[in-house]
Amino acid sequence: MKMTLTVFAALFVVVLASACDPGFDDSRKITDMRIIGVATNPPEMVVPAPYATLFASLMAFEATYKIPGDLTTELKLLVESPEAPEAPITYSVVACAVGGDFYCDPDFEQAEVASGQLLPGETTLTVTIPLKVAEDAIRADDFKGIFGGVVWLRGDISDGTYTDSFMKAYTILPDYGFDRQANQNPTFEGFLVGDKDEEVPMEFNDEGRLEVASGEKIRILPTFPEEDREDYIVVDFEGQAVDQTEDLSVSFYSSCGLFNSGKKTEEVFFFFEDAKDKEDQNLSSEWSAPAVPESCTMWFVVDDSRGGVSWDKIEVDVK
Ligand SMILES: [Ca+2]
Repeated sequence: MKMTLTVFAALFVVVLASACDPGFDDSRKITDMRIIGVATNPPEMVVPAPYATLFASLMAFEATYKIPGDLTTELKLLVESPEAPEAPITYSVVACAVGGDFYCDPDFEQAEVASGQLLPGETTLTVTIPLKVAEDAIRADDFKGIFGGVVWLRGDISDGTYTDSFMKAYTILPDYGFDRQANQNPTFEGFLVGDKDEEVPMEFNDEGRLEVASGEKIRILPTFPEEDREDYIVVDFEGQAVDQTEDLSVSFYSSCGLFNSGKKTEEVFFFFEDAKDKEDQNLSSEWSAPAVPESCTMWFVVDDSRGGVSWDKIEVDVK
């Protein structure tokens, strides 16, 4: 089965857990080498659609808009390996059309767009997706990219013992004359702590580190500028623009202690939930400090439900 944009709308980043990683137990706890975040900057591009209506586009049967040429984007990787922070990690990334189950479709060409070695932490690569691969990605889509074409960046990283993989979408959207704006990655504003509705800004010591007593539990609420919950439109089957606002989701990770929620989202999933339920969705997670003093790191990864991703981290001293 070919996957379409509608099917994987909520799955713009897939970190594929490695079958050969015996240390994988709790996704919230980072000890061995792991991909924590993958972002493209920008996460998508908008192209002019030559057909006046969606119906005309559907009748065209082929990819209905021109991609201007090779596509260049930043690919940002957050790879951490707390037990071996100095050990080099090899990586390779290909651009491809997706097949079923989030693998590159073997019926289409794929292109290596990056390879080399990185060290744990954040790495920014500039990748160029060849025009041919982008055109193939649209051809591979059952809807010929009419609702948006997606090129996938598939990466494999290895520290020589373990392999971890990801799939990250880069989206190409036809504008259909609706003045569509390319999605932007969300940004972190800050962190609050405390009980719900009584939160105060998190305080850091002179070295910029968070101090927590051993065994203490703290509720952490990352915050985001309101404008980072962008308004956007999707085009429905009738060719009408439907207004949407992004919902943010946050994933929580730490190298010691444990968050009680691995992921929180503002998204309302079910039709019987209403606006009040949505207000009650919040992006906090409670972190339990380890019982003995140590230093460690927390990572927070935000995604905007349509391919925009960013992250932040806090260094922690457990006293
Ligand atoms: Ca966004």
